Amino acid sequence: MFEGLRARLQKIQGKLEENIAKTVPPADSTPENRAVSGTGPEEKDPSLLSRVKVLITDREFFIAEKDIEEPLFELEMILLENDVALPVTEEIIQRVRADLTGRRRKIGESVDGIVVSALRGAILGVLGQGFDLLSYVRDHEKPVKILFTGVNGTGKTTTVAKVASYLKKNGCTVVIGAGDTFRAGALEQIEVHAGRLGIKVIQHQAGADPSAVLFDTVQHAEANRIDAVLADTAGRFHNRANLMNQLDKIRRVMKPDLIVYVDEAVAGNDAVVRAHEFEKTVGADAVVLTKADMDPKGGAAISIAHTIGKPVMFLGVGQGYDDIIPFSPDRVVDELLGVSA
Ligand SMILES: Nc1nc2c(ncn2[C@@H]2O[C@H](COP(=O)(O)OP(=O)(O)O)[C@@H](O)[C@H]2O)c(=O)[nH]1
Ligand SMILES: [Mg+2]
Repeated sequence: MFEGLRARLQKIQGKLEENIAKTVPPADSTPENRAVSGTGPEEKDPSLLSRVKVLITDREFFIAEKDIEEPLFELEMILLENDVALPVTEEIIQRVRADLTGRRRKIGESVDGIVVSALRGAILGVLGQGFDLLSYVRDHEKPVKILFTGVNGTGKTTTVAKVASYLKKNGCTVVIGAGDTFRAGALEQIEVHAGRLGIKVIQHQAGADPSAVLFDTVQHAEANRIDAVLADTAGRFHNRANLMNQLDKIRRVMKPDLIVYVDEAVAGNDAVVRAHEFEKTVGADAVVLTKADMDPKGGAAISIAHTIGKPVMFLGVGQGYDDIIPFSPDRVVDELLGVSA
Protein backbone atom coordinates (compact mmCIF):
# COMPACT_ATOMS: atom_id res chain seq x y z
CA MET A 1 0.00 0.00 0.00
CA PHE A 2 1.30 3.45 -1.03
CA GLU A 3 4.82 2.10 -1.59
CA GLY A 4 5.75 4.64 -4.32
CA LEU A 5 4.83 7.63 -2.20
CA ARG A 6 6.41 6.07 0.88
CA ALA A 7 9.79 5.69 -0.82
CA ARG A 8 9.78 9.29 -1.99
CA LEU A 9 8.60 10.67 1.34
CA GLN A 10 11.45 8.91 3.04
CA LYS A 11 13.93 10.54 0.67
CA ILE A 12 12.50 13.96 1.47
CA GLN A 13 12.62 13.15 5.14
CA GLY A 14 16.37 12.55 4.70
CA LYS A 15 16.84 15.82 2.82
CA LEU A 16 14.97 17.84 5.42
CA GLU A 17 17.10 16.23 8.12
CA GLU A 18 20.30 17.07 6.24
CA ASN A 19 19.30 20.70 5.75
CA ILE A 20 18.21 21.10 9.34
CA ALA A 21 21.36 19.45 10.68
CA LYS A 22 23.35 22.15 8.87
CA THR A 23 21.52 24.88 10.78
CA VAL A 24 22.36 23.45 14.19
CA PRO A 25 25.53 25.20 15.46
CA PRO A 26 28.14 22.68 16.59
CA ALA A 27 28.49 22.92 20.34
CA ASP A 28 32.24 23.59 20.37
CA SER A 29 32.06 26.60 18.05
CA THR A 30 29.67 28.55 20.23
CA PRO A 31 30.94 31.72 21.89
CA GLU A 32 30.35 30.26 25.34
CA ASN A 33 32.59 27.34 24.51
CA ARG A 34 35.34 29.56 23.18
CA ALA A 35 35.18 31.50 26.45
CA VAL A 36 35.73 28.42 28.58
CA SER A 37 38.54 27.09 26.44
CA GLY A 38 40.39 30.39 26.75
CA THR A 39 42.96 31.18 29.43
CA GLY A 40 40.69 33.14 31.74
CA PRO A 41 40.14 32.30 35.41
CA GLU A 42 36.94 30.42 34.44
CA GLU A 43 39.01 27.56 33.10
CA LYS A 44 40.24 26.68 36.55
CA ASP A 45 36.83 26.79 38.14
CA PRO A 46 35.15 23.38 37.54
CA SER A 47 31.77 24.49 38.86
CA LEU A 48 31.69 27.38 36.41
CA LEU A 49 32.77 25.04 33.61
CA SER A 50 29.88 22.68 34.25
CA ARG A 51 27.50 25.61 34.44
CA VAL A 52 28.64 26.80 31.03
CA LYS A 53 28.25 23.30 29.59
CA VAL A 54 24.62 23.30 30.71
CA LEU A 55 24.23 26.63 28.96
CA ILE A 56 25.66 25.19 25.78
CA THR A 57 23.43 22.13 25.70
CA ASP A 58 20.48 24.35 26.55
CA ARG A 59 21.22 26.71 23.71
CA GLU A 60 18.51 27.14 21.16
CA PHE A 61 18.53 27.28 17.42
CA PHE A 62 16.11 28.30 14.73
CA ILE A 63 15.25 26.69 11.43
CA ALA A 64 14.72 29.49 8.94
CA GLU A 65 12.35 29.15 5.99
CA LYS A 66 15.24 29.38 3.55
CA ASP A 67 16.89 26.36 5.19
CA ILE A 68 14.03 24.09 4.18
CA GLU A 69 12.71 25.85 1.08
CA GLU A 70 14.23 23.41 -1.37
CA PRO A 71 13.14 20.12 0.24
CA LEU A 72 9.69 21.62 0.86
CA PHE A 73 9.35 22.46 -2.82
CA GLU A 74 10.37 18.92 -3.65
CA LEU A 75 7.84 17.59 -1.15
CA GLU A 76 5.15 19.65 -2.84
CA MET A 77 6.02 18.16 -6.23
CA ILE A 78 6.04 14.63 -4.80
CA LEU A 79 2.61 15.05 -3.23
CA LEU A 80 1.14 16.44 -6.45
CA GLU A 81 2.71 13.68 -8.55
CA ASN A 82 1.15 11.15 -6.22
CA ASP A 83 -2.33 12.55 -6.76
CA VAL A 84 -2.67 14.48 -3.54
CA ALA A 85 -5.18 17.24 -4.35
CA LEU A 86 -3.66 20.71 -4.73
CA PRO A 87 -5.38 22.37 -1.73
CA VAL A 88 -4.48 19.37 0.43
CA THR A 89 -0.86 19.51 -0.78
CA GLU A 90 -0.74 23.21 0.07
CA GLU A 91 -2.18 22.55 3.49
CA ILE A 92 0.42 19.86 4.22
CA ILE A 93 3.31 22.05 3.06
CA GLN A 94 2.06 24.98 5.08
CA ARG A 95 1.74 22.80 8.18
CA VAL A 96 5.23 21.32 7.79
CA ARG A 97 6.72 24.78 7.27
CA ALA A 98 4.89 26.27 10.25
CA ASP A 99 5.87 23.35 12.47
CA LEU A 100 9.56 23.42 11.51
CA THR A 101 10.14 27.15 11.45
CA GLY A 102 7.70 28.42 14.02
CA ARG A 103 9.68 28.11 17.24
CA ARG A 104 12.99 27.99 19.02
CA ARG A 105 14.51 24.57 19.40
CA LYS A 106 16.95 23.13 21.83
CA ILE A 107 20.21 21.88 20.40
CA GLY A 108 19.66 18.57 22.19
CA GLU A 109 16.54 17.74 20.11
CA SER A 110 17.06 14.96 17.59
CA VAL A 111 16.81 16.17 14.02
CA ASP A 112 15.05 13.09 12.68
CA GLY A 113 12.53 13.36 15.51
CA ILE A 114 11.84 16.97 14.54
CA VAL A 115 11.28 16.05 10.90
CA VAL A 116 9.17 12.94 11.47
CA SER A 117 6.98 14.77 13.93
CA ALA A 118 6.44 17.67 11.49
CA LEU A 119 5.53 15.35 8.59
CA ARG A 120 3.39 13.20 10.81
CA GLY A 121 1.49 16.15 12.26
CA ALA A 122 0.95 17.70 8.84
CA ILE A 123 -0.45 14.53 7.26
CA LEU A 124 -2.56 13.68 10.31
CA GLY A 125 -3.94 17.20 10.08
CA VAL A 126 -5.57 16.45 6.73
CA LEU A 127 -6.57 12.81 7.24
CA GLY A 128 -9.52 13.47 9.53
CA GLN A 129 -10.59 11.16 12.32
CA GLY A 130 -11.94 8.11 10.52
CA PHE A 131 -15.35 6.66 11.35
CA ASP A 132 -15.90 3.85 13.81
CA LEU A 133 -18.78 1.89 12.31
CA LEU A 134 -18.97 -0.62 15.15
CA SER A 135 -19.53 2.05 17.79
CA TYR A 136 -22.02 3.75 15.50
CA VAL A 137 -24.04 0.54 15.07
CA ARG A 138 -23.81 -0.28 18.77
CA ASP A 139 -24.97 3.15 19.88
CA HIS A 140 -27.62 3.79 17.27
CA GLU A 141 -31.29 2.87 17.18
CA LYS A 142 -31.74 -0.40 15.25
CA PRO A 143 -31.86 -1.28 12.49
CA VAL A 144 -29.03 0.95 11.31
CA LYS A 145 -29.66 1.51 7.61
CA ILE A 146 -26.58 1.96 5.47
CA LEU A 147 -26.78 2.83 1.79
CA PHE A 148 -23.72 2.16 -0.36
CA THR A 149 -23.36 4.27 -3.43
CA GLY A 150 -20.80 5.36 -6.02
CA VAL A 151 -19.81 4.68 -9.62
CA ASN A 152 -19.72 1.28 -11.29
CA GLY A 153 -16.94 -1.22 -10.75
CA THR A 154 -15.33 0.54 -7.81
CA GLY A 155 -16.15 -2.26 -5.38
CA LYS A 156 -19.53 -1.47 -3.83
CA THR A 157 -20.88 -5.02 -3.87
CA THR A 158 -17.61 -6.45 -2.60
CA THR A 159 -17.56 -3.80 0.12
CA VAL A 160 -21.13 -4.63 1.17
CA ALA A 161 -20.05 -8.26 1.56
CA LYS A 162 -16.89 -7.30 3.48
CA VAL A 163 -18.75 -4.94 5.81
CA ALA A 164 -21.44 -7.58 6.38
CA SER A 165 -18.74 -10.06 7.34
CA TYR A 166 -16.99 -7.49 9.56
CA LEU A 167 -20.19 -6.64 11.42
CA LYS A 168 -21.16 -10.29 11.79
CA LYS A 169 -17.74 -11.18 13.19
CA ASN A 170 -18.16 -8.38 15.70
CA GLY A 171 -21.44 -9.71 16.97
CA CYS A 172 -23.96 -7.70 14.93
CA THR A 173 -26.79 -9.20 12.92
CA VAL A 174 -27.01 -8.08 9.30
CA VAL A 175 -29.28 -8.27 6.27
CA ILE A 176 -28.28 -7.24 2.76
CA GLY A 177 -30.64 -5.55 0.32
CA ALA A 178 -29.90 -6.38 -3.33
CA GLY A 179 -30.55 -2.88 -4.62
CA ASP A 180 -28.61 -3.35 -7.84
CA THR A 181 -31.43 -4.67 -9.98
CA PHE A 182 -29.97 -2.93 -13.00
CA ARG A 183 -26.78 -4.75 -13.95
CA ALA A 184 -26.84 -8.26 -15.36
CA GLY A 185 -25.37 -10.72 -12.88
CA ALA A 186 -25.59 -8.35 -9.92
CA LEU A 187 -28.23 -10.40 -8.10
CA GLU A 188 -26.24 -13.62 -8.47
CA GLN A 189 -23.07 -11.85 -7.33
CA ILE A 190 -24.54 -10.63 -4.05
CA GLU A 191 -26.33 -13.93 -3.52
CA VAL A 192 -23.05 -15.87 -3.81
CA HIS A 193 -21.32 -13.55 -1.32
CA ALA A 194 -24.18 -13.71 1.16
CA GLY A 195 -24.45 -17.49 0.82
CA ARG A 196 -20.76 -17.89 1.67
CA LEU A 197 -21.09 -15.55 4.63
CA GLY A 198 -24.34 -17.04 5.92
CA ILE A 199 -26.13 -13.72 5.64
CA LYS A 200 -29.69 -13.18 4.39
CA VAL A 201 -30.29 -11.22 1.20
CA ILE A 202 -33.58 -9.62 0.27
CA GLN A 203 -34.04 -9.45 -3.49
CA HIS A 204 -36.63 -9.02 -6.20
CA GLN A 205 -36.33 -10.01 -9.84
CA ALA A 206 -33.94 -8.25 -12.22
CA GLY A 207 -35.18 -4.85 -13.34
CA ALA A 208 -37.35 -4.34 -10.22
CA ASP A 209 -37.55 -0.98 -8.50
CA PRO A 210 -34.56 -0.84 -6.09
CA SER A 211 -36.56 1.34 -3.70
CA ALA A 212 -39.08 -1.46 -3.26
CA VAL A 213 -36.32 -4.00 -2.61
CA LEU A 214 -34.69 -1.82 0.01
CA PHE A 215 -38.03 -0.97 1.61
CA ASP A 216 -38.66 -4.72 2.01
CA THR A 217 -35.15 -5.17 3.42
CA VAL A 218 -35.77 -2.57 6.10
CA GLN A 219 -39.11 -4.18 6.97
CA HIS A 220 -37.41 -7.56 7.25
CA ALA A 221 -34.80 -6.07 9.58
CA GLU A 222 -37.41 -4.41 11.75
CA ALA A 223 -39.53 -7.58 11.98
CA ASN A 224 -36.50 -9.70 12.87
CA ARG A 225 -34.70 -7.21 15.13
CA ILE A 226 -31.66 -7.16 12.89
CA ASP A 227 -28.94 -4.65 13.78
CA ALA A 228 -27.87 -3.43 10.35
CA VAL A 229 -29.28 -3.15 6.83
CA LEU A 230 -26.62 -2.96 4.13
CA ALA A 231 -28.07 -1.69 0.87
CA ASP A 232 -26.17 -2.44 -2.31
CA THR A 233 -27.02 -0.24 -5.29
CA ALA A 234 -26.20 -0.01 -8.98
CA GLY A 235 -23.31 2.23 -9.95
CA ARG A 236 -24.24 5.67 -11.17
CA PHE A 237 -22.73 8.91 -12.22
CA HIS A 238 -23.65 12.14 -10.55
CA ASN A 239 -24.38 13.62 -14.00
CA ARG A 240 -26.85 10.91 -15.10
CA ALA A 241 -30.22 12.35 -14.18
CA ASN A 242 -32.38 9.19 -14.32
CA LEU A 243 -30.09 7.20 -12.06
CA MET A 244 -29.71 10.10 -9.69
CA ASN A 245 -33.49 10.43 -9.48
CA GLN A 246 -33.69 6.76 -8.69
CA LEU A 247 -31.16 7.23 -5.90
CA ASP A 248 -33.21 10.10 -4.58
CA LYS A 249 -36.25 7.84 -4.45
CA ILE A 250 -34.22 5.16 -2.65
CA ARG A 251 -33.23 7.75 -0.09
CA ARG A 252 -36.79 8.89 0.48
CA VAL A 253 -38.13 5.36 0.78
CA MET A 254 -35.32 3.73 2.76
CA LYS A 255 -34.35 6.74 4.91
CA PRO A 256 -30.74 5.63 5.36
CA ASP A 257 -28.93 6.54 8.58
CA LEU A 258 -25.65 6.55 6.70
CA ILE A 259 -24.82 7.08 3.05
CA VAL A 260 -21.45 5.56 2.32
CA TYR A 261 -19.69 6.68 -0.81
CA VAL A 262 -17.48 3.96 -2.29
CA ASP A 263 -14.65 4.67 -4.69
CA GLU A 264 -11.32 3.16 -5.53
CA ALA A 265 -8.06 4.53 -4.14
CA VAL A 266 -6.35 3.70 -7.44
CA ALA A 267 -8.51 6.31 -9.20
CA GLY A 268 -6.48 8.97 -7.37
CA ASN A 269 -7.67 12.49 -7.97
CA ASP A 270 -10.64 11.29 -10.06
CA ALA A 271 -11.98 9.57 -6.97
CA VAL A 272 -11.60 12.78 -4.97
CA VAL A 273 -13.40 14.85 -7.61
CA ARG A 274 -16.22 12.30 -7.93
CA ALA A 275 -16.61 12.05 -4.16
CA HIS A 276 -16.88 15.82 -3.97
CA GLU A 277 -19.61 15.84 -6.62
CA PHE A 278 -21.51 13.02 -4.93
CA GLU A 279 -21.26 14.70 -1.58
CA LYS A 280 -22.74 17.89 -3.02
CA THR A 281 -25.54 16.20 -4.99
CA VAL A 282 -26.51 13.04 -3.08
CA GLY A 283 -24.81 13.67 0.23
CA ALA A 284 -22.40 11.27 1.88
CA ASP A 285 -21.65 10.60 5.54
CA ALA A 286 -18.50 8.56 5.07
CA VAL A 287 -16.23 7.11 2.41
CA VAL A 288 -14.83 3.67 1.70
CA LEU A 289 -11.73 3.60 -0.48
CA THR A 290 -11.27 0.23 -2.15
CA LYS A 291 -8.26 -1.25 -3.92
CA ALA A 292 -5.80 0.52 -1.62
CA ASP A 293 -3.73 -2.67 -1.98
CA MET A 294 -3.19 -1.78 -5.64
CA ASP A 295 -2.47 1.89 -5.04
CA PRO A 296 1.19 2.94 -4.93
CA LYS A 297 0.32 6.65 -4.61
CA GLY A 298 -2.01 7.16 -1.69
CA GLY A 299 -3.21 10.53 -3.02
CA ALA A 300 -6.91 9.75 -2.72
CA ALA A 301 -6.53 8.31 0.78
CA ILE A 302 -4.70 11.46 1.87
CA SER A 303 -6.99 13.94 0.12
CA ILE A 304 -10.54 12.68 0.23
CA ALA A 305 -11.60 13.42 3.81
CA HIS A 306 -10.10 16.91 3.81
CA THR A 307 -11.61 17.71 0.40
CA ILE A 308 -15.17 16.60 1.02
CA GLY A 309 -15.25 17.16 4.76
CA LYS A 310 -16.42 13.61 5.48
CA PRO A 311 -14.45 10.82 7.16
CA VAL A 312 -13.01 7.71 5.56
CA MET A 313 -14.56 4.65 7.17
CA PHE A 314 -12.66 1.71 5.65
CA LEU A 315 -9.87 0.93 3.25
CA GLY A 316 -10.40 -2.07 0.99
CA VAL A 317 -7.13 -3.94 0.67
CA GLY A 318 -7.91 -7.01 -1.44
CA GLN A 319 -10.61 -9.26 -2.81
CA GLY A 320 -11.16 -11.46 0.26
CA TYR A 321 -13.87 -10.81 2.84
CA ASP A 322 -11.30 -9.95 5.48
CA ASP A 323 -9.49 -7.50 3.23
CA ILE A 324 -11.02 -4.44 4.81
CA ILE A 325 -9.47 -2.31 7.51
CA PRO A 326 -11.13 0.39 9.59
CA PHE A 327 -9.48 3.64 8.54
CA SER A 328 -6.95 4.68 11.13
CA PRO A 329 -5.13 7.97 10.49
CA ASP A 330 -2.21 6.84 12.66
CA ARG A 331 -1.83 3.62 10.75
CA VAL A 332 -1.89 5.42 7.39
CA VAL A 333 0.80 7.85 8.53
CA ASP A 334 2.93 5.02 9.88
CA GLU A 335 2.59 3.27 6.54
CA LEU A 336 3.58 6.43 4.65
CA LEU A 337 6.52 7.33 6.86
CA GLY A 338 7.71 3.73 7.01
CA VAL A 339 7.24 3.44 10.76
CA SER A 340 6.67 -0.24 11.45
CA ALA A 341 3.48 -0.81 13.41
N1 LIG B 1 -7.63 -5.64 -5.24
C1 LIG B 1 -8.84 -5.29 -4.83
N2 LIG B 1 -9.93 -5.54 -5.60
C2 LIG B 1 -11.13 -5.17 -5.15
C3 LIG B 1 -11.31 -4.51 -3.90
N3 LIG B 1 -12.63 -4.25 -3.76
C4 LIG B 1 -13.24 -4.73 -4.86
N4 LIG B 1 -12.36 -5.28 -5.71
C5 LIG B 1 -12.63 -5.90 -7.02
O1 LIG B 1 -13.19 -4.91 -7.88
C6 LIG B 1 -14.07 -5.53 -8.82
C7 LIG B 1 -15.40 -4.79 -8.84
O2 LIG B 1 -16.03 -4.97 -7.60
P1 LIG B 1 -17.62 -4.88 -7.39
O3 LIG B 1 -17.83 -5.07 -5.94
O4 LIG B 1 -18.33 -5.78 -8.32
O5 LIG B 1 -17.87 -3.36 -7.81
P2 LIG B 1 -19.25 -2.57 -7.95
O6 LIG B 1 -19.58 -2.53 -9.39
O7 LIG B 1 -18.98 -1.20 -7.43
O8 LIG B 1 -20.28 -3.30 -7.15
C8 LIG B 1 -14.20 -6.97 -8.38
O9 LIG B 1 -13.37 -7.75 -9.21
C9 LIG B 1 -13.67 -6.98 -6.96
O10 LIG B 1 -13.09 -8.21 -6.57
C10 LIG B 1 -10.14 -4.25 -3.11
O11 LIG B 1 -10.17 -3.65 -2.01
N5 LIG B 1 -8.95 -4.66 -3.63
MG1 LIG C 1 -22.14 -3.98 -7.64
